[in-house]
Amino acid sequence: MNGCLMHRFLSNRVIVKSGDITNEKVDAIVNAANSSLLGGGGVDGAIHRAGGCSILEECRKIRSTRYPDGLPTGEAVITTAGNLPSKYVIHTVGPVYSASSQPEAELKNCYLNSLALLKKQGLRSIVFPAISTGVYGYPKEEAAAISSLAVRQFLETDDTIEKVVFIFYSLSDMDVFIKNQKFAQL
Ligand code: AR6
Repeated sequence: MNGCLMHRFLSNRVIVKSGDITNEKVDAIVNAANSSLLGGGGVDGAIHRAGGCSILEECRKIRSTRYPDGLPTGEAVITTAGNLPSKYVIHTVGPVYSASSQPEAELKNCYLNSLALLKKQGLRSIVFPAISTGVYGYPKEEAAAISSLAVRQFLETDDTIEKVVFIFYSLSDMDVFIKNQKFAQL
């Protein structure tokens, strides 16, 4: 059954599993948003649907006060999580693979900036979806290597974050990640 298999890395600080991110109960789940911050399809649509209107209202406020031109790729902002079981949603914008001149750096920034924001807020647990690997077309193998290295790099210099989860909608996506992750090597 989907969701039964779980892999652990980095002394159990990192968990890799399959499931629906909107069911996760942690300090913060990450939304693979677009720069408008006003919702979309995929994981973004699922989070806004399950979380309710308050998330969108906070996103609108962030747009009008801090990012009138939209959230730049690789940056991250935080809102509360409305009706979701988690406390917060961190919204980040991944690169559109075919349109970006530096997709690797931008994807890495999504993970690093989300973790930095989590830490700044004094939060300790986070769940990431596979940012940019859906509509935005990032090859899943490459995204696995980049995201795992970014998280490993961050956790090596941090002693406050307790749990980082990578969640995949399908077991086959999880398997691709497991085969290409770089937690064990630098
Ligand atoms: N739980 C976990 N993973 C999910 C879920 C879910 N509920 N739903 C989808 N995924 P995508 P992107 C996986 O397209 O590529 C939106 O319209 C999915 O299988 O959601 O960063 C935004 O508004 C895939 O592996 O995000 C943007 O416009 C991964 O999440 C654009 O899509 C990411 O797929 C962002 O594209």
